[in-house]
Amino acid sequence: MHTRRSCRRLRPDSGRMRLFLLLAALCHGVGSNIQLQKMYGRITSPDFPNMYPNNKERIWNISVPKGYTIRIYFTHFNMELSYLCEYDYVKISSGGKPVATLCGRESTDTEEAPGSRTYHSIDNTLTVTFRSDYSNENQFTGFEAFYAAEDVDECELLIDDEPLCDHHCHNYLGGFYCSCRVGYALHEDKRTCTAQCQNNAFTKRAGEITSPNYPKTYPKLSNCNYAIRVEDGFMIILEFVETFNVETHMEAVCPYDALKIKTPQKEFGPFCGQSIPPKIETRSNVVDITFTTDISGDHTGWKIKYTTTALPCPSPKAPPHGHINPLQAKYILKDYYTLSCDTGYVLLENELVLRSFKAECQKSGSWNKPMAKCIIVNCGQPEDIDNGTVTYITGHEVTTYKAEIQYKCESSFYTMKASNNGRYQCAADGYWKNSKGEKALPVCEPVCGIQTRTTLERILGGKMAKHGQFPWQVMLITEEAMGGGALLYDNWVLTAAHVVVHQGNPSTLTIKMGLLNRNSVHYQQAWAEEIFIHEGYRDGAGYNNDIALIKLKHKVPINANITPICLPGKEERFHVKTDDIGTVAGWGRTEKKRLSPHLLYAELFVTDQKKCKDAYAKLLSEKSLVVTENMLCAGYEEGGRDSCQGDSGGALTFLDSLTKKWFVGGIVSWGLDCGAVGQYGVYTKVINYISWIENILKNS
Ligand SMILES: [Ca+2]
Ligand SMILES: [Ca+2]
Ligand SMILES: [Ca+2]
Repeated sequence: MHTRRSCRRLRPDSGRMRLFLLLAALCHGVGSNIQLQKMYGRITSPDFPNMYPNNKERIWNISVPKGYTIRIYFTHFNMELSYLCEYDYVKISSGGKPVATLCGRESTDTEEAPGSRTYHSIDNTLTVTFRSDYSNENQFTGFEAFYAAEDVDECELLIDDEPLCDHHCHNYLGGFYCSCRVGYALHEDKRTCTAQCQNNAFTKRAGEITSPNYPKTYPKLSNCNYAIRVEDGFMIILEFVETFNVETHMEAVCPYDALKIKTPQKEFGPFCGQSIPPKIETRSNVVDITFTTDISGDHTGWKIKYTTTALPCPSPKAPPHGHINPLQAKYILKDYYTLSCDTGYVLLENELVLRSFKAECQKSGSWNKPMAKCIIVNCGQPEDIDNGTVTYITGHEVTTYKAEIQYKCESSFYTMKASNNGRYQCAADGYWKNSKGEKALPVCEPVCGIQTRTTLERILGGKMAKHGQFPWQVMLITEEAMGGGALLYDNWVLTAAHVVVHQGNPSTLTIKMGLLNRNSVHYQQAWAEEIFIHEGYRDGAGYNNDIALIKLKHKVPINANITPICLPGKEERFHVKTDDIGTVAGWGRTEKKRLSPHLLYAELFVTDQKKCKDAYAKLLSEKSLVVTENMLCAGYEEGGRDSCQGDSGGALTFLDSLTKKWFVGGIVSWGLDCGAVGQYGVYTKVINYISWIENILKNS
């Protein structure tokens, strides 16, 4: 039986490791290390085939090139048997791990002997350790073993349940290599097949793009890109169809494999997972798709159908009071719309009022100009009128569309011309217009033919006029003489042609109004702008057409002392008849043969035309003076009252019984002896000249 000795009693425990190492060196002091690098060989226990010595340790470190493993088997084995091979043993280990511990001759329940078994290394190294203790119970001859390098068939191996090669595996002695199917390239890891999916270009207006190999598993370690390029003015729409399956992670955003879509303006994605991403309207004609994959996972990828459409512009929104035409669901390149405003509103763009507004959809999908506004029409401050005022009806200084204003004439001496009631409204075109839709401003014209004092009485000879009786009376002082005239409106004087025919320069004509005494300093002065002499008047050849108009430079103020005379109307009652009574006033010569310092007047009967003509025909047989149809006569058969020199140009006025207004029926023209029996004063018949007067008034 075994006698157990000190070395054995000093087996290590965890607390005495250093001591054990020291003792182990003492107990097994005889040992050696043998390095073996051949592809095959034979190793034996010391002294084989004789008994192996006690206290011996020998270690063989066998190594072969990578790509090989080492196979070893025993042709002889006879070692001392001990419990768990504690005394003598042969240990095989590889890659730092024990492969077998052998002792005895045949295997028991607790100890192993190699028998005919073959042992394999884990990697390309194998360590065999022989050890004997200090004694042997019997004679043991040890062992003889043979080893040989053996190729590793890497193509049979699985790493993490995956074959080493992505596509094809090729084994050879000492190594292996991988290859890929057509269209793939071997990754630099020499195992993975990556797709050849760079620089894919699509230029058609519609198409399909899929991940490589779709709908089968997409390749690993790939970096695919797809460029879609269509013409300007179009945008690309991407729609994912069929299935979508890209490796994803619960907590991170597409950390492994990712699909990204990019336009020059915007990025979409990354996309991964298994739900189909929504349709993408890229609003661009340039789209780049990239798909990157990592080294692991089996996923089927994606399929995109792309289409293109003209890039639409944003739907225009009409501003308040504005209308867009035509209204379309969609506006694309070259489509346009116009903006119009409600009646009473105008287009405003950049603070400028426009007649029209048109915007066009550009190929970039944006409008070429921003939307205009509709602002309410503003007619602006109403213009002032002469002798009138204007007031706001709608509100103080409200001048916008439909606002109303009211013009009124000042004082009772003026009245609004024509049938204008003075009410104006701001119209849609920006003008103030009256109820007839006319832009013309109302005109306040003087009321004509009103005597502010009516104390006429029948008189013999001249009677002194009072203020307000002949407010239309005008005094004219020409370069040669003095005459009379009558105010028409507030800027015209009606007179006889012969009074002003020699007045070459209108500006030297003295015009006075509102005075009774010829020498009074209280009067209204007026200046002539232009003198119109009837073109039918012949100086020195009778008095036919003895009528003239003087246009004043300025309007004269109308008041109780200065009021115009009315012109005769076209109605029958304005045709003066024999025995009608007319009134004439003037500063002319009196019975005393000198000019009157005071304005005198007289009432006269209109003379029968034939009687007057005959009377003058007898008197003037040798002269060229003829009473024409453009003249009327007035006076008294018995003489005494008449107009005379200096009265020329003054008005012979009649009262219109209907309107109670005075109108001018005649203009003092000529006669022979003032106030003589059987002679009459001759007057220009104004009613024959209404068209002539109106024509000049209208055109000047
Ligand atoms: Ca032994
Ligand atoms: Ca191999
Ligand atoms: Ca993956």
